[in-house]
Amino acid sequence: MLILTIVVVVVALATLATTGFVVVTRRRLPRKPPESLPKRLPARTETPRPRPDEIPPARAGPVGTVAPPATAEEVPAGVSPVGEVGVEPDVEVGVEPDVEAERPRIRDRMARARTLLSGYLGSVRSRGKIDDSTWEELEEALILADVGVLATTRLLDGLRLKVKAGEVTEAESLIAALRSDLVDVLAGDRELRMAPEGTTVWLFVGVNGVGKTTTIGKVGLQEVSKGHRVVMAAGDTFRAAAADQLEMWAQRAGASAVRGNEGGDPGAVVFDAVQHAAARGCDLVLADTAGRLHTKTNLMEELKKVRRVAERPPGMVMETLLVIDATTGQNGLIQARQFASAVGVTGVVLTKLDGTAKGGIVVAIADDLAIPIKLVGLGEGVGDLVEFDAAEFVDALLAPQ
Ligand SMILES: Nc1nc2c(ncn2[C@@H]2O[C@H](COP(=O)(O)OP(=O)(O)OP(=O)(O)O)[C@@H](O)[C@H]2O)c(=O)[nH]1
Ligand SMILES: [Mg+2]
Repeated sequence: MLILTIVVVVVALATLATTGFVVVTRRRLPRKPPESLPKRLPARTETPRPRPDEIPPARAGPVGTVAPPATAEEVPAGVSPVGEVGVEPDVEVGVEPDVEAERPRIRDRMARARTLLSGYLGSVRSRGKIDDSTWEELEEALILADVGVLATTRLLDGLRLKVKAGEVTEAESLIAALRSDLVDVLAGDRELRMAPEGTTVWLFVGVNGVGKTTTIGKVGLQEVSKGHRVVMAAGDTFRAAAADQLEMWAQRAGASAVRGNEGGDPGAVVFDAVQHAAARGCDLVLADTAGRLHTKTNLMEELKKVRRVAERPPGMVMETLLVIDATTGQNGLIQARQFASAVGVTGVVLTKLDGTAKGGIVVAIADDLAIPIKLVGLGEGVGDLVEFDAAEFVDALLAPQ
């Protein structure tokens, strides 16, 4: 019996010891992952796409590969050594950034202009009939919107004829007729032309501060997105910061930039940019110019020279775009006349339409000089540049709030 008891106790103790060990072992050993599960989760590859205007400059491409200076034969006399920034876009050409998807609407950005005109037009509409006050209010509204005296007179004379002929009999149809006449005045070809062969040059001219460099940046991004290989020429040598600003835009757009020294010859920079583009298989040069000069040389004479130099083969100046600040009012018309007679402007870029209650200056320019308005700037962001749409613009001016 004693032996049996001892055996039972020994067996019981042995069982306990084994179970305890297993429990301890279970607690201490880490769990093995099942063979079917991957050891690590794959890294997340999808990142949210930034909006074009959120792209910080630092995000743009591998920068800073300074090219050797152009050879002496390539550069006309007096040219400073020229450097370039990296040409590799950080975006896949034609895919990102999707500028079109972000296209701001003229109407949304012109709220201030609508507020200005809606009072006058509301008053004209509310009377229903056409009387002396109708003509006075329309005239005042158009002058206030910066359409200018000449264009306003021409537009109202045309409307008076329609009223006289009985084609228009009440206020609502008078405003509709004004709308349609304004759209007609603003009709024009908005295309930005590429040369069939050679290196296309688009020159950007305009007085200082109107938005030339910013516009080049925005246009550069749009053209790179379309698949063009773009070179930006820092033809504004008035201050070094202007070339720095252009380089920053080039980096954002995935373009290259060619610059000279401060105070250097702008024509030489543009010439060099064309040679650079041709050598690297780039098809489009966007040339910045100064709105003012160091020397006493007349700005228009200097621009004529830049243009002549840019025309040297393989360069072909296909567009000379006059940049006008919409907030400068009738001064814009005077600028347009001067630049048009000096360098043969092919189109107008109207900037800062977002910051003005006006914008009618485009009607004055189109009426007076028959130069098409090609692009409008609607803000400082990289995506804030759209092709001018006459109907959308006129609706933004005249539509009730
Ligand atoms: N709100 C608004 N600001 C703009 C627009 N376009 C340009 N700007 C601003 O206008 C200012 C002048 O722009 P720049 O591009 O430097 O003008 P610029 O003609 O090159 O000037 P200079 O080099 O001095 O001759 C900058 O602060 C721009 O951000 C626009 O469409 N809307
Ligand atoms: Mg500039």
